[in-house]
Amino acid sequence: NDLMAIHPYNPLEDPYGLYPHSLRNIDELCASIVRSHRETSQYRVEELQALRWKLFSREEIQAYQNKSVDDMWQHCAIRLTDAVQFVVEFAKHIPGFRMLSQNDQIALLKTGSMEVVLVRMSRFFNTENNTVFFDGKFAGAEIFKSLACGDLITAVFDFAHGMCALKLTEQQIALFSALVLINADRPCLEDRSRVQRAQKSVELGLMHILHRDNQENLMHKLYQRMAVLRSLCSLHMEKLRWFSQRYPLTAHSLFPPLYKELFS
Ligand code: CLR
Repeated sequence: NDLMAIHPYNPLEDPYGLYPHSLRNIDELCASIVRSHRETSQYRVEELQALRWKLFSREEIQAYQNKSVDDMWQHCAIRLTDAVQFVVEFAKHIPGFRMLSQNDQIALLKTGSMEVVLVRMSRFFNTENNTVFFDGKFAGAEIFKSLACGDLITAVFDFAHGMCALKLTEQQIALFSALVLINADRPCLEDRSRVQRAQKSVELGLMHILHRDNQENLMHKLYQRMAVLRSLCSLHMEKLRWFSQRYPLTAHSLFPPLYKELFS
């Protein structure tokens, strides 16, 4: 191409718009996703690191374990909904997400928000003692005993452990979260091709960051994690259906409206 020979192409400027996604756009997209992640992640990694010594006492664990099934479910549903609310905030600040129709935004959040919460859980997880930051202190899986869904809890803790093993940076977590959310394969999308375009640019952003960090090999591991996430969320829905059948009143009147809206 003659043009390229005369003017060595500087993709950062992309004056001719030769690339469908110029590097400058990708950089800007990454920056705004990272910013949005930072502003909605509740705690910074260093803050969580400093809180690691805060563990629940035996008595406190007992108190959680002695709660009734519906009390503990309601309690966890409230905590989860808080976390989901931050994910909604995260999504709203992603350029490609904001441009979608309201219907498609809701469809993506319905299937993706819980998955992003689980991705974010790895930041709140201590692999040294397998505990998660919950209700102000670090708690092991046993604290969730009265939920009566040990298999889900075990799977969620295993997932957090596996995510931590990847040792992602905050930027990588931010881009991966965005990719989990903006997924054109989700059901009930009106304008699938628009979601597809948004997904492609987030994908490019993630690849760009992994390339810069010399960790391209992470990409296929992250796709594997996405498959695990999908199975975890269908297990969560299954447990929720089981619970709602057994405790219809709690599920109907005591669960947060957003939790009901997104998951039922
Ligand atoms: C995830 C990251 C968020 C902060 C946060 C809040 C609530 C936590 C959640 C994290 C991880 C998963 C969690 C949840 C409360 C209950 C839930 C520990 C740390 C467990 C897995 C129980 C799920 C129970 C459902 C079946 C109701 O920024």
